[in-house]
Amino acid sequence: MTNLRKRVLTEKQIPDLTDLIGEARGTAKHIRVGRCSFLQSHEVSSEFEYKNKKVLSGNIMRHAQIGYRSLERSCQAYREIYARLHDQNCSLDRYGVCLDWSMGYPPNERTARPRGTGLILDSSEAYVRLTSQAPVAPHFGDFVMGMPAAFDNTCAALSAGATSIGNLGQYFTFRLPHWHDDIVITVQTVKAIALCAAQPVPILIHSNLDDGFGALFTDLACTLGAVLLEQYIVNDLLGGTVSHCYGHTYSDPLARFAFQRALAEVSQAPGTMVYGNTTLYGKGIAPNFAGLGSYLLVDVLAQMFKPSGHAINPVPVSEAHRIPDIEEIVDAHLFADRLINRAEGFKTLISLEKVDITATNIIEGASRFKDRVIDGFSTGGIDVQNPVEMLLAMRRLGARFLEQEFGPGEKETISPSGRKAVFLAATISELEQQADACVNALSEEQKQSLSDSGFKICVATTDVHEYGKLLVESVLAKVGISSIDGGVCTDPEDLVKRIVSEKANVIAISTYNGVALHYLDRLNSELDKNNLEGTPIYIGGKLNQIIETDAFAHDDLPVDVTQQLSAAGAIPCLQLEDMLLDLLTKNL
Ligand code: B12
Repeated sequence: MTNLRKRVLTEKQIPDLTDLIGEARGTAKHIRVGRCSFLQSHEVSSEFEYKNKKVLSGNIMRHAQIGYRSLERSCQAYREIYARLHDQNCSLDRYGVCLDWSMGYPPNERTARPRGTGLILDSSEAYVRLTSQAPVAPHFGDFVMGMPAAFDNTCAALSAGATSIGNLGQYFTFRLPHWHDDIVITVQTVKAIALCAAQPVPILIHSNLDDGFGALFTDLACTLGAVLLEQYIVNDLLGGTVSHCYGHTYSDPLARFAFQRALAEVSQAPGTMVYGNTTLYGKGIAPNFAGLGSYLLVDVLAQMFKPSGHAINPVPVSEAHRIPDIEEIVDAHLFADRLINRAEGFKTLISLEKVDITATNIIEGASRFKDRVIDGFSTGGIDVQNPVEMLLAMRRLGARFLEQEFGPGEKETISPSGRKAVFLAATISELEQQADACVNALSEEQKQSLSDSGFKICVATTDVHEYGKLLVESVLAKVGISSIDGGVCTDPEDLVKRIVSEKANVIAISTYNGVALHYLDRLNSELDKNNLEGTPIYIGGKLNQIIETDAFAHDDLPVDVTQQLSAAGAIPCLQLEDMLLDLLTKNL
């Protein structure tokens, strides 16, 4: 592909790498890893050192994800979860701190920007206060790297004693509302990585593959290929230490086990954590215990057979309902502690032969993918020695193009990616099965009526959660209704421009980040401006929001806003069938 550069790097000037690294190294003279309760009580200089010690001692590390809107409540959680587990001889090694997405904006812009459901730290002192609460490693794994505020937030996190900072995965897929400048994001991220590389101790640059292209590739070999590409960019080109996480979408035990062994084989540093298989969780709490037990057992056994430094992450069974509270997090960890104890006896039952054949295939495919991307970029005129150009080109081309163009599998038109997968990722195939089940539930008459309906539906998401949209698009295609791709993380004004240009007559929104009502209000005013009031709006996903009564109110948990959405003229859908049945009652 000769003119790749013309296609993705249209800027006359790309920021100079030497200047960026120079600035970062200058800052590293006064921004150093600060002391915190974890580093002091474990007498280590970094989590890297701590993890290697734990691996040698055969301990399985544990990770808990926390982050409520209020600092008070988050400090209480940081303190109390550790204390309550400690009282029951249950260890806890690290906290993933869920910062709010508004923390991704430059500090002086945050109050005026839309907010999600996470923690807001409005000073460096607030970071220090949080990490002083208990001897548990602070992992700032969201809304730091890959954001306009990457450099600022990294400075604050390092100063508060954090030696694991992320999330490079978010650089490739996350879009903050109303922020379109990816040059600034790339510059701040490269500087942040260089600042970490200039520290006297190794800083784990965390990358959650499920937050990145990993959640969208249909082939796990491409996901591991993304690991190799990120190692090349962070370690080889910027002298940093990248560390990978995976897990949200790995429901198939063989895939989950084999991926750990493949990742352990190619990794150059201990992993951060294996995230819980959250897509397994449904509305029923009791069945979710089976989900928790089944994925954790794989993760524990995988660490027993081939320690990779990853902490396991028991996700509370209420995850699909809301943001779990302290009690539920403690229970999940007590569950995990007992399971670790029980797992030993399973080792003799496990044969690794099939797992290792799968892992070897994934590694071979991953190397092919990495080599093809770098060769293709180089032939296409992209400077593959320049991390700024590598990152920008990958982000702008996107997962679908990279897999279609450089995927390791043979070309195969029937496959969703146009290539035969070395190992098919479960999520995409599960969505296809879900779509088939939904369509097969319709009568022939209903299918005919939908296909003759003349609906032209523009489908979009408010945030990075794309599966709902993929499912809607797949079902519409199967019933013969034409759909317009309204994009992911699409701002209302951009969505309405697309609706106007493509003459769509129905809108379908998938939303998950607790912004449903806020988004609908802005969409309605854009539609009014374009005389499109009355266009049917179907909205599904997680229909909730934190209701902020005044500027600094800290109402912690989002509430259901289905009624308010109906009152504002939308058609809330708890499931996809709701939209199909409602469309059947409509005549254009
Ligand atoms: C997978 C997932 C992710 C993946 C998404 C991968 C991808 N590329 O899509 C990743 C890892 C990237 C992710 C990231 C985050 N996530 Co998330 N994620 C989930 C998870 C586990 C599943 C959601 C999903 O896609 N399900 C698959 C869909 C197909 O199933 P479904 O929801 O049941 O859909 C049905 C209906 O809703 C309906 N439907 C869905 N959309 C639509 C649209 C229309 C028009 C219609 C008619 C119907 C319809 O159709 C389906 C079948 O009937 C949920 C928890 C859960 N189990 O729900 C958390 C969850 C949604 N995430 C959450 C959060 C907070 C985040 C993060 C902010 C975390 C962070 N701090 O980084 C980030 C997002 C950051 C950003 N910038 O946007 C929270 C939301 C909190 C809330 N609103 O209450 C949840 C609930 C987890 C939790 N309990 O905290 N996430």
